[in-house]
Amino acid sequence: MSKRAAAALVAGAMAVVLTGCASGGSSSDGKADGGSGGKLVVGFSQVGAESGWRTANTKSVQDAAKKAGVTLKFSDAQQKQENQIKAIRSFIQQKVDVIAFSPVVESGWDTVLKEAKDAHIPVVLTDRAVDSKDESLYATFLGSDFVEEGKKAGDWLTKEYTGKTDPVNIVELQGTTGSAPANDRKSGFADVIKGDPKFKVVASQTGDFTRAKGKEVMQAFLKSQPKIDVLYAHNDDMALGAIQAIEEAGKKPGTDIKIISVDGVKDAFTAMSEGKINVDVECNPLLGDQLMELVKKVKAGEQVPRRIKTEEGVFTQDQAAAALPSRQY
Ligand code: GYE
Repeated sequence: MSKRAAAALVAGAMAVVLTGCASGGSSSDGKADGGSGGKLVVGFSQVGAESGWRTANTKSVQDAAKKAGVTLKFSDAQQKQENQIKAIRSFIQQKVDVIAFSPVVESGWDTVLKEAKDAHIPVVLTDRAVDSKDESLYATFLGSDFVEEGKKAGDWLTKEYTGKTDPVNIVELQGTTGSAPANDRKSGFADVIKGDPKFKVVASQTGDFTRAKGKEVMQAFLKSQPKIDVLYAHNDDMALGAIQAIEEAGKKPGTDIKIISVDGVKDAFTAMSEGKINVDVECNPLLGDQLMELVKKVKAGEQVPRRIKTEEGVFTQDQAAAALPSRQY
């Protein structure tokens, strides 16, 4: 045997060993997995049910699992990190094939992810990222670029006020404290508007991505701020809650206070077609099919990209009105 052939053989054998390691062996029903015949068991730890986006995301993952013949063990963390850690530990105990996971906050996952790694259960991050330095703790991350979304929100604002010099007072409704979308949507937006001193974020607080909290915090903003020109909400549910607060205060949302939102769910498009939201930066929740493809590949030991970004646009009022009848979520 030539030296080269021998080296190839050794490399091949190593690849088999490594693949076996990464995939955690055969699936729970003992069949060869990854192909269409084996039933893959996936533990999915979802953030919660805080928003229209989340409901659409959950449905997309559940429908896609059914379609793909994947057994999905679903756990709702009710926006609490401790619940997610418990769910992941329980998935490890149940020896699921793959753990799919949308982390409520970015930090504090290394210990539990290390436990999954030690149990040879691959982890796929979906929707939100973790800030772990050790990239071997997860196989891939499928989701949006939240910094980019924040930048798109900022770009719209700077264009809207081109040529104007008066101060523009902005209030910001942040998403869940410590979550990737809240951190990134805030920083992306701030990066764009910092170039022009007329833009001033006069108040910024979390509304936890919910309508109820969005309304409550907007009520407080309206009381404490003598002049609000713009609301930047990190998601549609908070924007929709804030719209109620603005209307109850006798002001016109979209006119007296311009509203920039993120997500692009149907209810927000309806509000846009009524002139109440000015622009919506899209964030696509329909990640289910791609996620199922990924978990199958990861389980089969195939190479997958470390990062898969979702394609998304920006909707103005006219575009939202036109897209409304066919909007899926
Ligand atoms: O924007 C918000 C949800 O993580 C992208 O979470 C997701 C965000 C989404 O609650 O509505």
